[in-house]
Formats: sequence, structure tokens, C-alpha cells
Amino acid sequence: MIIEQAEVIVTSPDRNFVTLRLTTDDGLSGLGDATLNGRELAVVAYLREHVVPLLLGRDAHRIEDTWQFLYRSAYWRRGPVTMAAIAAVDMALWDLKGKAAGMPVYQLLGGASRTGLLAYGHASGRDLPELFDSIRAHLEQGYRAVRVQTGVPGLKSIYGIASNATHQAGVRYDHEPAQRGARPHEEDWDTRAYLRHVPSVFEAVRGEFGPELPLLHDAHHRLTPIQAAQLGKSLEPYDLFWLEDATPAENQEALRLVRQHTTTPLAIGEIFNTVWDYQQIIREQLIDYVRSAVTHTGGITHLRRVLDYAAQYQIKSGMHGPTDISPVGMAAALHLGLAIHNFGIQEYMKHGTRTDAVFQQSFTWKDGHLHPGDRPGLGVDLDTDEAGKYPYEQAYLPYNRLADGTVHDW
Ligand code: GCO
Ligand code: MG
Repeated sequence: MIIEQAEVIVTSPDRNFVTLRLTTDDGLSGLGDATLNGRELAVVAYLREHVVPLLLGRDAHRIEDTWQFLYRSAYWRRGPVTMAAIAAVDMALWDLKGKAAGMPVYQLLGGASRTGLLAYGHASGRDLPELFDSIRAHLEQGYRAVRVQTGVPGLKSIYGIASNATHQAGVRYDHEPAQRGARPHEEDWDTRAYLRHVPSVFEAVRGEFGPELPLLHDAHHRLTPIQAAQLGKSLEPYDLFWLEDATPAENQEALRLVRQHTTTPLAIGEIFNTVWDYQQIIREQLIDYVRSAVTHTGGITHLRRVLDYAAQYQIKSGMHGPTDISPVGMAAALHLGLAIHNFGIQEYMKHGTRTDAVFQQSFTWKDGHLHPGDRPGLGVDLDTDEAGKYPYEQAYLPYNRLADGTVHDW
């Protein structure tokens, strides 16, 4: 199984996606997701200029060796661009090995540890009536867990309540950010207003939907440790499944303070790339869920290592799954999630119809649970003609400013 061709395919059906396709001398092809939202072309260049030439002629069966070779031979280790590029190669090799073996990837990872993966969706609204409609709509679509984000009085636009929302049957659907255009969109932020408002939202949601529904919330890296501690504490009565990205966790130590003050479970890691980003917070049990995506954490090979490490400390998976993870990256997450013992929950936002036409997928969605399906490999096919209809379009994530003009974490 020698790699004969390696193509980097960029397509923008509903948003930008970067896909690596490897083709071997026995005619098999494997796909890997390399999408880094808002910085897509950096990974394209990394792959095309520096990785593709090294792949040609290699034995596609040697997944571990290829991972170590790409990680160590670059000398410049880690970082989102490098790890997304390695992830794409790793996914494509697992896809190929599955196809060669005639088995879905989860079988190669040890087989299924459960029948399906509990998934959560993004309910949101500018105010409570809109939020309640969105939660109801998610429950009708089969979701059994929801993330809750709302507008904050006094703030014009806020994370999770996108300005590019669409409406179906009167219900608002927020799309994941990254707006097409030559400049990032500016949002406003006020931490004190947010901290005053959020507990009242969860009180109202629990009042309306009862105690059982798992509720999640994303603070999107905006708080200082003491503010995060305050938020976690004030949300304790509402029994959150998790509070996500309470602080910008580059400073792993900061979470000690949060942990000392609250029993609200903590999830972190969607912008982490390697096990080293998690070293202290796993060892000291400062988090409850690992948020990494297969796409941004060196692929199945490396994320599995992070999750196996986490398992020794009773920490579970909560893999990142917004729409900027392509259907290929999602499939990799589903195979990994099905196989590991310490699966927690999977984020799942549905892709748009154009994306679904470019990427034909084999996963199933039933009673709030996902299953990757049983096609050999990852179970995703890329329709190149369809992909060719949607050339790359420049897009940026938004950013934040405080009332006095200071740039703040987005
Ligand atoms: C999530 C994330 C996303 C990110 C997005 C950035 O929890 O799903 O926070 O909403 O903002 O993936 O590219
Ligand atoms: Mg998040």
C-alpha cells in the first residue's frame, strides 16, 4: 500500500474546508481533515509545500512511524498548523487501513465500547423566548443534551448568538462563526454584565425544562480565574453537564483556583494541540472533559494518547464538533469516541446541505446518539466535482472589544 498521490483539496460549500486525499498503488484512497478555521491556507501550504513530497512513496500501513516522522523530523513541534497537518495525514492513513482491512476504523481501534455516542447541540437565543424555542427545536430533532448560550442585555453581539443566524419555522439557528469577508467582524463584551445575567438564564431553563436535561455552557475563554470561579459557583444550583473554556487555559495552573471554588464540571481544550497542553490539568484533575478535536490534535493516533492518559484520572472525552470540523474530522471523532472507554459526550452541529453534498457520510443519528456506521475506513467520500463548485473564500473569526475599545479574548 504505497502512497502514489497526495492532494490537498480546498472547498467552501457552506464554509471553508481543507481535506487531504491520499491514493495508494492498489487504488485505495483515504481522507483527512486539516481545517483550521480562519487560518485555512496556512495548513494548505504546510501540507502542499512540506508534507506531500515526503508522503509519496511511503508505505501507507505505517501509521505510527509516519506520525513520529512528521512530528520529529520537522524539528518545530506542536502548534495548530503543524498538528492539523499531521492530523490530516494520520486520519487519511487510518481511513486507508480500514479500507484495506475491510473494517470501519473503530474496529481497528479495539471495537465498540458502546452502542452510540450521546451528542449535544447548540441551543441559543437573543432572549429567553427565543432560547426556549431553540431548545424545543433541538429536542424535536432528537437531541438529548443541549448547550445553552444567550444574549446579554446591553451587548450587541455575543459568542454563540451569531449575526448570521437563519430562521426555520420561526426558530433561530446560529451558525458557527467565521464570516466571509476581508476583515474580522467586531463584537462587544462586558464580563460583569455577563456574570450577572447567565445564572438567571439557567434558572429559567431549569424551570421550563426540568432537572434531567443535560445542559452545557461555553464561556469561550473570556474570564479571569476568579471570575470563572464565581461563574462556576453561581451555576451550581442548575447542575451543568459542563462549563467550557472558562479561562484561556494556556495557563494551566489558573484552573487550580477555579477548581478550589466550584463543583461545576469543567471542560477545556478545543484550542489545544498536544498532550503537553493537558499535562498539568490532567495530572492534577483540574478538568473533567477533554475538548480537543481529532483535527487539531495530531489525528486519531495522538488524541487517543491524550484520552488514554485522561482515563487514568477519570477524565472523559468531549470532542470538539462545531461545523468548522469537516465531516471527515467528525467521522474520525465518532470512530474514536465509539472505541475508547472514557467517552463522555460528542458536540454535534449539523452541517449545511451543500457540505453534505460534497462529503457523503455514513454516520447515523438516532435518539440523541451518533454512530459512525460500518463502512470500511472512516466512511466518508468526497465528491470532487461538487467540491470544485465552491472555491475558497476568505473568512475570519470575529473578535471582541470592551466598551473603552480594549481588545478582549473572543
Ligand atoms: C465550540 C467552539 C466553537 C469555536 C469555533 C472556532 O464550543 O464549538 O467554541 O464555537 O468558536 O470552533 O473555530
Ligand atoms: Mg467552545
